[in-house]
Order: sequence, then C-alpha cells, then structure tokens
Amino acid sequence: MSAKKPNVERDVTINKSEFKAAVVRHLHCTLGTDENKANNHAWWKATCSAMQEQVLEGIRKTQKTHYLNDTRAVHYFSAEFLMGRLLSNNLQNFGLFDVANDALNELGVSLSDVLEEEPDMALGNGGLGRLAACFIDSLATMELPAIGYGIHYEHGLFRQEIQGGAQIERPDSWRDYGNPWEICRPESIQEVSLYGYVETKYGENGRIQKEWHPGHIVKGIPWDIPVVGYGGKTVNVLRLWQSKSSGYFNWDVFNAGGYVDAQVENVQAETISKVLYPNDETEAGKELRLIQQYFFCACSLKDIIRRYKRAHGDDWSRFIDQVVIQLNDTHPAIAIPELMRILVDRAELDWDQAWGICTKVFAYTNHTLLPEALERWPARMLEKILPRHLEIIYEINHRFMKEVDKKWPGDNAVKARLSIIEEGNEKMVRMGHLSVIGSFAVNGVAELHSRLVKQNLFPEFDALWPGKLTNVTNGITPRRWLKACNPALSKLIDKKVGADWPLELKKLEGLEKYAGNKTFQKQFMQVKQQNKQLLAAEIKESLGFDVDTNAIFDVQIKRLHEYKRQHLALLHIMALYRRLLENPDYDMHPRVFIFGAKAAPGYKLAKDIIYAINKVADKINNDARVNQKLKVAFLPNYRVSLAEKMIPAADVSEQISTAGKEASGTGNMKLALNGAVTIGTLDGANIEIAEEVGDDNIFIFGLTVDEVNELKASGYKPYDYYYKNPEIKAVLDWLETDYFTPGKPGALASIKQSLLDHGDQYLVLADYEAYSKAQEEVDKAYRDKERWAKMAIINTAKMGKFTSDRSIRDYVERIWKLNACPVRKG
Ligand code: 8GP
Repeated sequence: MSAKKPNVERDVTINKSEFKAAVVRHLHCTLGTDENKANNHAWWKATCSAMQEQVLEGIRKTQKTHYLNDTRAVHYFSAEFLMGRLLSNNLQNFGLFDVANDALNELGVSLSDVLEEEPDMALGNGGLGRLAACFIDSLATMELPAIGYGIHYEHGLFRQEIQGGAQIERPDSWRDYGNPWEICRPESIQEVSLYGYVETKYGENGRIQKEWHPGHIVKGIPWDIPVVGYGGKTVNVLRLWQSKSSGYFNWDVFNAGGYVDAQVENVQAETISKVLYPNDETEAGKELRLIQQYFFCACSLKDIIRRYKRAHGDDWSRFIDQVVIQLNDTHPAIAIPELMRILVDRAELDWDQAWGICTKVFAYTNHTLLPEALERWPARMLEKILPRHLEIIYEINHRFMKEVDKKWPGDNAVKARLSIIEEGNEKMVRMGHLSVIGSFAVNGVAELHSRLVKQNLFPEFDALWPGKLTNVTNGITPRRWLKACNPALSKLIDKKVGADWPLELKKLEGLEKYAGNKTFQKQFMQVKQQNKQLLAAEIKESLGFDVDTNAIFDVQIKRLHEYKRQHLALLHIMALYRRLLENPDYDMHPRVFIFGAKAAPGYKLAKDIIYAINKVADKINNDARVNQKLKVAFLPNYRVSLAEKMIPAADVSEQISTAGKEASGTGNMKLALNGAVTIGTLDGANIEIAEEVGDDNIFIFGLTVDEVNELKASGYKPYDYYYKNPEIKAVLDWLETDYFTPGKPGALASIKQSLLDHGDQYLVLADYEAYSKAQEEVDKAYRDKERWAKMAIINTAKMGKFTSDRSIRDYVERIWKLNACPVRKG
C-alpha cells in the first residue's frame, strides 16, 4: 500500500516542428484564422489545442489503464477548485515548455505574451479551493487513480476593481470566449431531483419503503478538465457539473400562451451552477447554496455508481474496496444522506448494511474553526428541498444518540452537544457533526489546527472514537509554485541539487550547504532581484508608480479577514509613516508593503480595511517626505496568476493571524519556498515552518494560543493598550481625522471602532507591540546582506515537508489506502 515516487522520464515526444505544425493547424482548422490575422488570444487557443492533442491521448490511456486494472480510486468532492491558468502548467508537466517556446518564437510569437491571454479558472475563494487544485496535481503526478468532482460555475470568484480606494465587484467570465481545455461529456449526463414529498409504503414483506416524489428534476452536464501529472503519464480529470433544465422547454405552458413562464423553469435550473458564492469563512445560509451542494454531490455519486456498476453489476460488496470519497470541508456533506438514500431506498439494502458502507467510504477534512464558517442548515429548509434526506438525517441521529447514551448514560448535556440537530428557536442541522458521524476519518490541516479540532471543536467525538480524528498537514505543488512560477530560481536549483526536486522536494535540503557560500548567495539574491524587477513593472503598469527594487518587498497576500489581521500590518505602516514624519532621519531600510486581497462582498469591515489600505497608500506614495523609504502597493484582483508573479519577488512573508485562527495557511509555504522569510505568529502551519527552518530563520512574534485564551478569559481590554502605547493611540486617532481622506473625516473610523468599542476580537492591539518589534528585527536582518541571503536560502532548502505530494502520501497511506497505477506507453 503505497504511493510510489513517480518516474521523471517523460512519456510525450513531440518536437519543435511538430508542435509548430500543430499550432498552425489549429489556427487554421479549429479557429478559422491564419498566422497573419491571429491575435494573441487566437495564438493562445491554438497553442492550447495543440497541447490538448497530447492531453486527450493521456486521458484515454489513463482511463483505459484504470479500467483494465479495476483500481480503487479517490473521489475528491469539493465545491471549490481554484485552478488558475492551465497552459503553462500543462506545458511544464509534459516537459514541453521549451519546445513550445521555441516553436512559437519561430512563428514570431512570444509564449509569455500568449500565456497572459489565459483567463484564470477561479472556481474557488481561497485556501480550501487552491488546496484542492494542488491536491489533484499531486494525485496525477503520483499516478494515483483519482477524480475531482465539483461545480462548473459559469462565473467564478468576482473580479475586483479598486475605485477611489474601494473594492468594486465585477462578474468573472472565464469562459465567455470558450475554454479550450474543457471537454463536454453528454454521454454521462445525470438527473437530480429536488423538492416534492415523501410517500411511505409497505412492501410485500412488511418492510417500510419510502418513495420520494420530487417536484423538480434538473440535469447535470459533466465537463472534464484535464489534470496533467508531472511527467505527462497520468492525466486524471476534474469533472465539473453544469446544471440545465431537464425538460428543455415547457410546451404545455408555452402552448397556453405563457411564453415567459415556460422559460422560468429553465432559468431556475440553470441558476444552480451560475455563480460561485464569494464567501470565505463566513456563512452563506442560502437555499441556492444548499441546492448547489446537493446538485454536485448527487451527480457525482450517480457517476461513481454508474462506473462501479459497469464493473460489478448490482453486487455492492466491493463498493468499499473501490471507492473512497474525500469531503473537502462540509460543503459536500449532504453526500452522506444521499448515499444512504440510494442504498436504502433504491438498492433496498437494510439500514445497517447501508450505514456500514457509508461509514467506510467517506472521509472529511475540516478547514476552519471559525464558528461563523461552520455550516448549519435550517431543518425546515432541508425539509422543503430534500425531504427524504432530512428523514434520513433524523434516523442517523436517532441511532447515533443511542450510541452516545451507551457511552454517557443519561447525560443529556452531552447529547445536546453531539446531536446533529441543534435545538433552538429554529431547528438547525449541523453539517460538521453529520460529517464526523458519517466518515471513517476526520482530519485537520496542520498539527495545531488538528489538536484544536480534537480539543475544542469535537472533543466528545474524539473520546467516542479514538483515532478517528487525525492530522494531515497541508502542502502545495512545487511544480506550479516554484518550477513554473520562478524559472530563474528553478534553474539555479537544478544546477545545485539536480532536476528532480519537483518530484522529491526534500532534495532542496541539498541547498543548505551552500547557504553560507558567498557566490551562491549572490546568485540566489540576483534571481530575487530580477523577480522584484518583474513585479515592480507589474506594479507600475497596474498602479502607475515606481517602487525601488532595493527596498524590502514585504508581501501579504490572502483573503481579507479580520483574523488574518491585514489591519495590524496597516497600523504598523501608519506608525512607520508617523515615525518618518516626526523624524526624517528615522533609520529604516526602504520598504514596499505589497498587498493582494479580496473581501467577501457582504463583509463590511473587510471592505473598509481595503479602503483604508488604499487611502493610506495614496497618501504615503505621494508624500515626497517619506516615499523614498516607504511605499504601499495594493494590487487589485488578487488571483492565482497574480500570486505567481508576487511570490517569487517577496523578501518578507506576512503570516500574522491571531494564534488559533488560521487553520494552516498555504501561502506561507509558497512564499518560504521561493525564499521569502516569514514574519508570523505561532499559528497554523507557521509552527511547522518554524520547526523546519529553525528559529534563526523566521521572525515569530505575538501571543500563543494559550496566551490568547488566558487573555480573553481574564477580560481583554483593548483600551488599556490604547492608553498605554502612545503610538497605538496616535495611529488609531489618525484614522478618525480626514488626513487620509481629505474632506471626509471619519471615513476610516470603523477600524478604530472595531478595535476599541467592539472589543478587538482578534487581539490586534494586544499583539501590536510585539509585531512592531519583530519588524525592527526584520529591518536589521535585511541590512546584513549575507545574513539575509542565508536565511532566504535556508527557507527554500527546508520546505521539502510542504510539498502536496507529502500531504497526498499521508492521505494515501493513512486514510485512503490507495495504490498507484502507472500508465504506460501504447
Ligand atoms: C482555509 C484555511 O483558512 C487555511 O488556513 C487553510 O490553509 C486552507 O483552508 C486549506 O486547508 N479555509 C477555508 O478556505 C475555508 O474554511 N473556507 C470555507 C468557507 C469556505
């Protein structure tokens, strides 16, 4: 039982002239244009189509191999896949990047310009969605039979514009002009039922039978996105479901004169996959969201069962050997009662047998402890949309309560805590509880987070089923997040440790012995300098001002959330500004603070923080007294492809969440891998990063989880810090003036209010002083060029643990029990 290391040798052989011919052929025959007329967009599509020939061949071989070997496979259920762009990644993974570059060059076209034409596939919000994308990359690379299942959103995460400093959301249209990668599979369309009522019947043998009479039926159309493993052997797919009305047109209504009404059902059905909910760690308790979740789970389960039945007919006994389903957070938790419904109502298995299957098929990953992100659905809403599923959930709960009673006889308090149903004004269904009860394994995403899941979120579950709750620390794919996004550093690394580090990231440790070597330090920092120049050009183009590439590039990129504390960084920037105004000789190395962040459209304070960053940036960047030393750049529309430009250029990585709140973080890993040094709290995977790089190569500050709890328990008073620390007082008061928002005093006051009058829930003020001191240490360290270079190199060298291949190996060996299934030529 193992996930073998994949072979580096490439399976695809296509040379430059063949590639060139394929691109031209697609210009002519697929796009109906020619070399003289084609713009970059057409060249992009033609290049994708040329690649797609290789990709489709890879899919065919992979699926045939999996079918012939009747393999066990993992099915990764996720409402989000934040894929980014695919062309550069697919070229890299097939080993065809240089071939394509040369081929296009000869055609007079620049590959890098062509790559810029690709819209990001942004079918996710943030961490959880990008993790899913890294995981399916690793699964294909490790030649593991796997399929990702999700939703084919017509509009992904909104495009962010900044107008007058404020975030404006615009629709994302990633496939308006067609997407060359996706393959429609009408032969695998599924139907999904919704609404209606349940009829109770008595079968011949006296068995009670339930029949769901749905009120609506919608169609799920599968679109496959290829997932090319590094080395180009295994090409798995990500299958995304698009919703369509099942009756193409309601002729009865139409004939009766109701032309518009006849369309209504179509529109409603198509709304299901229309748009991604732009929420990140906030609740989206909307009927449509529940329908989205059920829609993709029901389609995917039917798809899995269809494939299983093709090999095993109606014999369910091997289902648990063939199928494992990973639930990426609770969004797909409704799959648990859905599988029960299929097994009990349709396949007519008895309850215990069905439950035995379910609880060996599902595993669940928790990605957050924030109470507002833990999904709960009103029972009445479930009853309306999925009446049979609510009955099944009640039955699961009823049986589970008996088990609880055995362990804690008569303890009603524990029952109330563990029940799937939360009683209150309104009965709610707790999807986290359902997920834990219906799964055989539950994991958190970093050591600390998993410990807190056990101790705080699900302590009784841990007592009831010891060993079920476990940890799998997150990881990132080094193919995208170093090899493809940082070619200069990759080449330098190849020379020192060989070229197979993208498959065995621990090989980067070979760099450690050069960390003190002056020549290597120079080369390493020269690459960083080049990358900073590229980012400076991006900043100039996007924001219109210059930044000094000798300054420290201090980068904070992530969703905007109070717990991530972008406003802590903002207060510190304002304090530096103030210090420089008060003392023009204030001694600091020039620094550019660079942000990228989207706020959920309904999250007022998060949007206020974006506004404040931009307003403070405007003032500082235009203040000649300080802007030789200090600049602030908020790059709009943070997304995967922008991250690929920012990460290689970062000197400092800001990971400053309140301890206990960031489940893991993955940006922290990407930045460190590219030689950025972290300033961070003891939170999430920062702790494991610190263990790897050692205390001398990271700037840790602030309260620990225990200290946070103690401070809160003893009654945290943010005003104490306000009165005690004149700098805190000055910058908070500054927010209330019209200094940054001329003519609009108070426009930034909500931040001050949240920190003082609303209790500073995330302890920004309590950590301020420690943060500010740690930043002084960063400044000091950076000025010592050799020391800094050494730190940066060690960060890259020690990131081996954080490859998503290691995470996947953990899942495979400890949870999924899968075997690799190598795909051979022919
Ligand atoms: C994120 C966590 O915040 C982040 O620390 C972690 O690295 C990442 O998941 C991957 O594990 N959580 C979410 O994105 C999340 O909970 N999103 C749900 C609300 C949609």
